[in-house]
Amino acid sequence: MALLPILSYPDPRLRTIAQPVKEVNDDIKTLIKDMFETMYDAKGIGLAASQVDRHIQLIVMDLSDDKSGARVFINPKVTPLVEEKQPYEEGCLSVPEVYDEVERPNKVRIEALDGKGKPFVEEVEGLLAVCIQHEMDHLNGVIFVDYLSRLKQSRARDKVRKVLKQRDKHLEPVKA
Ligand code: K1U
Ligand code: ZN
Repeated sequence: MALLPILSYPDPRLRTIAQPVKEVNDDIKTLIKDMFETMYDAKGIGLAASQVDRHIQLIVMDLSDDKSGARVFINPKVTPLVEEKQPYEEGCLSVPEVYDEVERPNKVRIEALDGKGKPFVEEVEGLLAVCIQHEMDHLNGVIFVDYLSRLKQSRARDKVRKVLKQRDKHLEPVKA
């Protein structure tokens, strides 16, 4: 298994439109395992393949506290089931330490393939509905800060630069 580097905002590669997965083969299954390892390591609840620079329609998610709720969505289609939108404070592993409210429909239908390539349909609400829409946005090259004001986007860019600098500092080898 491997930890994959996560692209950070405003990396232009995050704007790439993901292509459908043609076959759920061993390469895809290895990528799924690596994405889970990467997501758990980063303390996230979801991860889209776009965020690890793989531009295919693949999402992993686990909303549980104990890694017991692993979910895979391949070639997902998401349809809102309600018109009304509700605010939720979102975060993003590609925009570290930036959190803000985004309004989305609170109930959606998901049609997708699971990690074995088996089709399923599910109607979901709450955090799962929020998270799948956030991850679908990644597959379409959209980042949650796109919904915020220009000022907040500029602040998010500054914040990410600062966080990455700080992370690099901690990774620097100790000089002898
Ligand atoms: O796409 C991603 O980067 C994953 C993202 C998913 C997400 C979280 C909250 C709302 C919408 C989408 C994260 O996991 S951000 C990580 C995080 O800070 C967080 C973890 C648990 C709950 C809430 C936020
Ligand atoms: Zn995200």
